[in-house]
Amino acid sequence: MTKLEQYTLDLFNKPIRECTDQELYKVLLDLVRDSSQDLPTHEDKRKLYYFSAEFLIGKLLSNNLLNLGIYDEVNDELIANGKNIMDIEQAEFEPSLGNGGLGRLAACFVDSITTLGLNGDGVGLNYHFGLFKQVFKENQQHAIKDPWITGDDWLIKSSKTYDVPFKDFTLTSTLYDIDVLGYNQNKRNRLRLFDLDSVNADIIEDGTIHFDKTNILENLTLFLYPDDSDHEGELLRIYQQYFMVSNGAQLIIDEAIEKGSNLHDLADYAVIQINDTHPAFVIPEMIRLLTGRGIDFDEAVEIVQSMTAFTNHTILAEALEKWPINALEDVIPEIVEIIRQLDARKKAEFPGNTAVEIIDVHGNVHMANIAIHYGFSVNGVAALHSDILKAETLKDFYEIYPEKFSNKTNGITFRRWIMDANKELADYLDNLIGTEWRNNENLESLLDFQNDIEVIEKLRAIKFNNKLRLKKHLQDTMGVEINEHSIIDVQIKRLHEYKRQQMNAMYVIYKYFDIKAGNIPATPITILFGGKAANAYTIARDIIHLILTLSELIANDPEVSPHLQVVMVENYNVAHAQYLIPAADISEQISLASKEASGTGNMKFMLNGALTLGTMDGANVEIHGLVGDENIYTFGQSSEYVINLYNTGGYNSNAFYQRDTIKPIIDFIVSDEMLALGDSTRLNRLYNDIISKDWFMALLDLEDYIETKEKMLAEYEDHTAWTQKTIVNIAKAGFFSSDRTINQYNEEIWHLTPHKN
Ligand code: CR6
Repeated sequence: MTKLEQYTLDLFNKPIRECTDQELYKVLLDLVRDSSQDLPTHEDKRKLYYFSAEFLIGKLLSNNLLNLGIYDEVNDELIANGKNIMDIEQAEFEPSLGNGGLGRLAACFVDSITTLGLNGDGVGLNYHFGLFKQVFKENQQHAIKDPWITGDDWLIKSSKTYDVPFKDFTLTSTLYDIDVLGYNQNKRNRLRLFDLDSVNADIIEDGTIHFDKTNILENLTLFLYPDDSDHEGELLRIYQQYFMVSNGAQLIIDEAIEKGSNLHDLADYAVIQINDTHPAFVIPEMIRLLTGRGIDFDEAVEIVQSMTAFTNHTILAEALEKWPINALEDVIPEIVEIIRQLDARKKAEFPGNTAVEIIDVHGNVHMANIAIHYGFSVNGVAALHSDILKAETLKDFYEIYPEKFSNKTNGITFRRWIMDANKELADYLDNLIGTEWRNNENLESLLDFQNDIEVIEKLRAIKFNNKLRLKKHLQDTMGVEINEHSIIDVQIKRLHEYKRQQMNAMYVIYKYFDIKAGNIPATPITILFGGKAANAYTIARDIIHLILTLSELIANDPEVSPHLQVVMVENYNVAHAQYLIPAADISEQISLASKEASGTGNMKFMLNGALTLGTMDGANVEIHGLVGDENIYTFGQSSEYVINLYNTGGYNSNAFYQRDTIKPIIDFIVSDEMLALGDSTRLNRLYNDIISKDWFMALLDLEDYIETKEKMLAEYEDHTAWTQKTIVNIAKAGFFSSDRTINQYNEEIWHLTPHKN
């Protein structure tokens, strides 16, 4: 009897064939969990703790089967019994424990850390609802809760608990673990997610989400990023951040002592990577814990300094966290005391240098500044981003500590983003160039086949099959029908003005006019959007409304709809991404140059054979460097130009708006046709914003964008030449494996010893 048969019998007392998909999901969950628990954790002295407020892990069933090396075996057995793993996976709830790129990066990183045989755990919070679930009604976004903890999930309750002291009370935590498996690895790591037993997930929902943000005992880990636009929300975030780091720091000390540390040598046992500023309180907290265990303050500072590294993920001022010191006083006064001392030392060391102070004149505590002064390493997430940090955003720090700064260009795990998401392409690569590419070697040898007609045809066939898969997926999940013979153009990412979904929407209007004027595209075009807007971010929600309204207008227009379709995928998440990316021809990476620190979607598309339409921003710059001018479509003003425009205040969107090429497009947003379908307040607000402000300069690059996209669409018609470009993109994507990124973090920052199987 096979293992699967045995588990099915034990659990449901019937053969595989007679089980429902839901039952088989439970069977596979048990089987995989038992198999992973059989793998030992690492026992080395030195360990990495990757602290992150977000781990956007996505569904784990297929991924874990893959990493255990039993995917094909299980899949074959299921097929032989008339079952299908894709259907079974529908029973799994996706944990939305992240906002976007930063959280997904953390998930890719823990996969690579384990795959490379490194001893490292992720440390975070066990949010009960993660990010909200997005639903569309009347062409607008609404937010509802998105539960994922069902009892049939991957959480394993541990017996560890810690006390976390706040000003008015002490909370006792519960630790849940999720096993992290590496590809073909015989040791596992873990995500250590802290929670409170008292959290009450029965919240009121009447179209919007309500909960009492002041009831910390019941709500601490209820949501990822509770809306912090009011004071209570701000306090709740502080509670969350401190709860996360205090638990994590106590865990580190516990584990080190167990392995023989006397705490003076703690830095030999542990290294902490702070993923963005959210976990930066770990620095004063660790100092508090060490001094509480008899180490004097100076030495504690030194120990913490030598074991803490910081990653910055943005240059956007509003995303660089600062907390009013009064708010901190209300929640964690002991930590404030330590922060004041840390600040005083640096004020004495760098008198008058206000750019590097931890506490500013307004009484705001700058979280990044704590991490930069009191850590040993600061990195950006793409070459351009790291350069901008040094030259602009963190210039004053770079002058003081040049040796701390480095770049670690982001990466993506190939397990999820090709082996799992695009199995057909992965298997075909195995046939063509052998399996070494799976361990991030030799993918470039695909270049040998650039002129091989058979390979070109096969790659086109795979792309077509992926379009069919996407078509079925969108039918099943949204009831929307797309044309599998169309060009698939995709922009999926959080809604933000700097990412310029509005510019893509302007292209849609351009194309609508063009088709109305009788210029029929040689191949129909499907433009897919996906992404959530923060609920308090009004203009981003207006942009969603514009896209949804355009989508409806075009679908209702028989002159245009056979040639152009616009779809905004509802509740974009990792599961949707796994269908969208393999099907894409065009990867939209059109942020305003200098604003997208890296992007990681751009890497996923490239690996799956889509061509980038992008600005010279973030990691697009490195993609361009790798594939060369002829295999990417770049447009728009450079980051230097844009930075200079900001510094001089020289951008005037209205001057662009007045151009004959642009005015009709923008005016259409508030045309009678649009107002007949859409909400006048939203459309007018967006229109006015664009013509009078346009802070992220969509109009600056609009003409160049339209021209470049038109060129791209024309070149698509030479299918052979197009596919040859996609071959170069796939072949060059090896650099963007998160295995490469993690190797760099390890060699230059963490210094752990890898275990080979
Ligand atoms: N929004 C960057 O904007 C980057 C990821 C991961 C972001 C994005 O360009 O790829 O981090 N930054 O490094 C933050 O979240 C602050 C992101 O996801």
